[in-house]
Amino acid sequence: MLSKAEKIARANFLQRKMTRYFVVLDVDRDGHIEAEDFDKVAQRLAGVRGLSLHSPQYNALYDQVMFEWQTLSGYCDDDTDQEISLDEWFAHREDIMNGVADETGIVLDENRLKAERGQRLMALMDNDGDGVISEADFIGYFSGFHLPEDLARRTFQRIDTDQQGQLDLNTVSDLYHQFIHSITPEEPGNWLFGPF
Ligand SMILES: [Ca+2]
Ligand SMILES: [Ca+2]
Ligand SMILES: [Ca+2]
Repeated sequence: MLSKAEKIARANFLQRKMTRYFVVLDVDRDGHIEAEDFDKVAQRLAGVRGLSLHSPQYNALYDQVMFEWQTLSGYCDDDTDQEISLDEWFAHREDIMNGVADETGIVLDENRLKAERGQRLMALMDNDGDGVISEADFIGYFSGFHLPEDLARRTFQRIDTDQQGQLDLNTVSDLYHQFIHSITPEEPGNWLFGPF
């Protein structure tokens, strides 16, 4: 049995982490997550990858990023005003964190959910497409969210626990799973999007 103090500490940890995630996804920092935030991510990542506007690779990346917005908004935007407010975000946080549903509200078994999320995140991070995430990939990914390079470097050092300089699909899946679910500060995935 957890004490009341332990329950409060655990809830606070999760709340601070999910607030951090909201702030990261709110790329233009206007207090809402909306399509424009994801549009900015797509433009930046296309720039990092050197993709020319409306090339097939550009269109594929753009579609992938906007798919993330569409699934997230379909699940969280309860009043359908095309923005996700912090209240709407937290209204759905419990289901996401309890693992009963993914960001689209579709119920999946935990292993499948973890693998699918890992693959989606991997595709957004792997800017050179070699199947592993290097520090350079990670810096590029963070720049997509308008997050600074020094923060990306520090975060990569923290999550690259074996210090091999690259993260494979299993590692990325584990890190994101920890980010969503972990209540143990020592687990590196908690810090996937920087300090909170
Ligand atoms: Ca925004
Ligand atoms: Ca809304
Ligand atoms: Ca790579």
